[in-house]
Amino acid sequence: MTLELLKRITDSLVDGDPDATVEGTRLALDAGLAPLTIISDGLVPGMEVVGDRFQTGEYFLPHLIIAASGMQQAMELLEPELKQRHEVVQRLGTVVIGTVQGDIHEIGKTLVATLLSAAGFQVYDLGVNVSAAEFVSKVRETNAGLLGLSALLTTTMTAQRQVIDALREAGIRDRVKVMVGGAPVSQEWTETIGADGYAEDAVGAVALAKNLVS
Ligand code: B12
Repeated sequence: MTLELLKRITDSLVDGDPDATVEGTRLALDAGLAPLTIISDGLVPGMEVVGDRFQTGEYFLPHLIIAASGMQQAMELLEPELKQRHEVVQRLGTVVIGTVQGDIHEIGKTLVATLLSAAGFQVYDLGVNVSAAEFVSKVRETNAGLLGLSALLTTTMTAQRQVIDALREAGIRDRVKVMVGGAPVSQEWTETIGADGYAEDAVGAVALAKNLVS
């Protein structure tokens, strides 16, 4: 039953049927499945298949856009549930997060922001296509101890380095820990650009953030 529900969600993304994605997500929640299980075992596998098919030329941009819309609508249902399940009293720290300049991929970044907020961080989500100057200015304004930089394209990963350089030029690099992520990002890249940490997924991002502020 559980597996069937999750497979139904995965298939709906692959088939490009956002209504079915939302419906499947609602049914899975009603059946008592944890929101994180729905994301990691239902939605994310679907996005992976869509990405792979895009890469091999079987799918085109409209397929990506339709699947992303299904995933986003499902996330709108799941976000309040995620937050509700992690009632938190104390604030762990302040995080500024966004997707770097030139990059409009927002699903993974938003998922990381939602889980950080659910875990007790005060989160300022700057959205997508955020310039280095905007990141620097928000870190300064909020006195954030953590900065999260998301990049999904090999061509925009380099902007993560530019943000770190801009923090240094502004004289605030040592005041903020920088964590990076996104599909093309690796531990090796993290070390190359002098970031403070990398996580492969949103659950790992929360563990990393807690580690960096402790
Ligand atoms: C959906 C999607 C889109 C949607 C985005 C919609 C939206 N509102 O976000 C649209 C259709 C707009 C799109 C556009 C493009 N896309 Co696109 N897209 C994808 C796709 C299928 C899924 C991405 C996604 O949402 N994944 C689900 C989330 C949950 O996972 P995630 O993003 O990886 O995030 C997780 C981790 O990476 C990590 N994480 C993410 N950010 C952060 C930040 C921090 C701080 C930390 C710690 C962790 C972390 O945690 C997240 C949650 O677990 C991927 C394929 C793929 N499998 O990644 C291609 C993909 C990223 N896209 C690709 C391409 C080429 C493009 C376009 C250039 C296509 C074109 N020709 O126009 C444009 C670029 C536009 C731009 N300037 O940004 C390529 C990139 C290739 C490359 N190596 O550079 C991919 C890999 C597809 C492919 N296989 O070829 N895309």
